[in-house]
Amino acid sequence: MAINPREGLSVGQENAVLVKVMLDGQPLEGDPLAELAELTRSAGAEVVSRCVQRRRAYHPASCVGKGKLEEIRQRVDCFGANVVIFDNDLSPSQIREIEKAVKCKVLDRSELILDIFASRARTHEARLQVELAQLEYTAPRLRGMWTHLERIAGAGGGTGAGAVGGIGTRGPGESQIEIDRRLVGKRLAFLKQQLAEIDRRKMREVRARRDFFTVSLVGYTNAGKSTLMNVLTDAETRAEDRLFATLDTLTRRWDLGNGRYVLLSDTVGFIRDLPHHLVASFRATLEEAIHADLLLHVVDAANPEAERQIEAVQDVLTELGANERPSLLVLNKTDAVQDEGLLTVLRGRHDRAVAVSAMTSAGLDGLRAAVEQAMRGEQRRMTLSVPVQDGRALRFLERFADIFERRYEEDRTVLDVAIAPRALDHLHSIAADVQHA
Ligand SMILES: Nc1nc2c(ncn2[C@@H]2O[C@H](COP(=O)(O)OP(=O)(O)OP(=O)(O)O)[C@@H](O)[C@H]2O)c(=O)[nH]1
Ligand SMILES: [Mg+2]
Repeated sequence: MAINPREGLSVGQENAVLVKVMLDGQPLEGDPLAELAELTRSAGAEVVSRCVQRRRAYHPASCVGKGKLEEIRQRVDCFGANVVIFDNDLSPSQIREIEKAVKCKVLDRSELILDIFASRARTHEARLQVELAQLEYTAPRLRGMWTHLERIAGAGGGTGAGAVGGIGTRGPGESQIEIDRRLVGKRLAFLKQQLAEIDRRKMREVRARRDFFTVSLVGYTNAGKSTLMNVLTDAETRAEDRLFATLDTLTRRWDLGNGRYVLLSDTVGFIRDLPHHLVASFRATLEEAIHADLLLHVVDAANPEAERQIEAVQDVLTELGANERPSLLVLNKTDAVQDEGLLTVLRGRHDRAVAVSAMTSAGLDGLRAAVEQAMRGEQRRMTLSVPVQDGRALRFLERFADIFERRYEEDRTVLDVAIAPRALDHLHSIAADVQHA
C-alpha cells in the first residue's frame, strides 16, 4: 500500500503558464525559461504562456508581487491554463497564497521534476526512490497538500477515489486521501528500510564487478548517454527526446576490440539544482554508477547551455563525493552543432575531451582508444610466473594484461606484463600459484 498523497493520479493534457522571478543583478543569459519549458513538455503538458519578473527580492508571501499575481491570473483565464509552474522553489505557504490568487494549481520546479520522475519510474526500486523523495518533499507541506487536493477535487477536477489528475499529482501507487502524518512517518521508515536492503544488494553487485574495469556514463539529462550506451554495447536502453528518460542503472559489456572489454553503465541524468530529496533517494542508483573506475561525462555539445550543464553535473558529482574520480569529457551530438564556434570554445576549454556523435557513430574509435588509454594508465609493469598447465591464468592474462614477453622455465611460463592492480588481485584469486619475479 502506498500512501503518497499525490498518487494514483494521471496526467491530463494540461496547459501551463510558466513564471520565473529573477533577482536584480542576476544575469540574463539565453532564454531564462527554456529549461522549465522543456521540463513541462517532458511532464506531458503544453506551455501556453510565459512570464519573467525582475525583482529586488522575492516577495515573502507570494514570490511575485501583487500586480504580477493579477497578471498571472489573467493569463490563466485568457489561455485556459490549469497549472502555473514556477521556476523558483516555493514554500508551502507561498504556494497556498499564489493558488488563492490565480485560482488554479501551482507547482514549483522541484515538484515538477519529482512528478516527471514519478511518471517515469518503472522498476520497483525506482518507484520506491521516487515515492521516498515525494513523501520527504511533501510531508512538511502536508497541511497545504490536503486543502490543495480538496480544493482542486471540489473544483470539479476529481475523477473518483481522490484521483484528481494533472502534473504534480502523480505518484507510483494507490491513492489515499485520509492519511495522516503518523502514517507518512511509518511509510517513510518502511521505504528507507527497503531501499537500504536494495542498497546492500547493489553494493554486493558492485563488489562482484571489481574484477573488471568499469566505466559509467554520467551527464546532464538528454545529453545522449543512453543513445551512446546503445551504439557501444547493442543494449536496448530507452533513449528519448525527453528529460529523464532513464531512471535506473543498466550495466553491459563493452568490447573495446583486441579481446578486451569493460563494463559500461548508463544511469539517471542530472539537472541543475536537482531537488535535494531526489539526490538523497537516488543515491543508491547513482552510487552504483559513480563507483566506476572511469566516468564518461557526456555533454550535449549542440546545446548553447553546454558549459553551464557541465558545471551543474560537476556540482552533483561533488555532492555525491565523486568529483575526484577519473573522468573523461565526451562532447556528443557533434553532428547537430549549429555554431562551430561554440564547439571550438568547448574543445579549447576542455582539451582532453573526445568529440563524438552517438547518432552517426563519428569519433567512437577515438572514444574507445581514450578509454583503453585510461585503462592502461593504471597498469604496472612486472614479471610473473604461472604453471604452464594453468590455462585459466594464462587466458586471463591474455585478456586483461599486456604481455610483452613470454618464456618457459621448466614447468612455468614467465611473462613480462603490464597489469592493473585490480586485475592482479583477480589473478591471485583464480590462480593459486602465481609468483612475482
Ligand atoms: N543529433 C543527435 N542527437 C542525439 C545524439 N545522441 C543522442 N541524441 C538524441 O538526444 C536525445 C536524448 O538522448 P538520450 O540517449 O535519451 O539521452 P540521455 O542522456 O540518456 O537522457 P536521460 O536518460 O534523460 O538522462 C534523443 O532524442 C537522442 O536521439 C547525437 O549524437 N546526435
Ligand atoms: Mg538515458
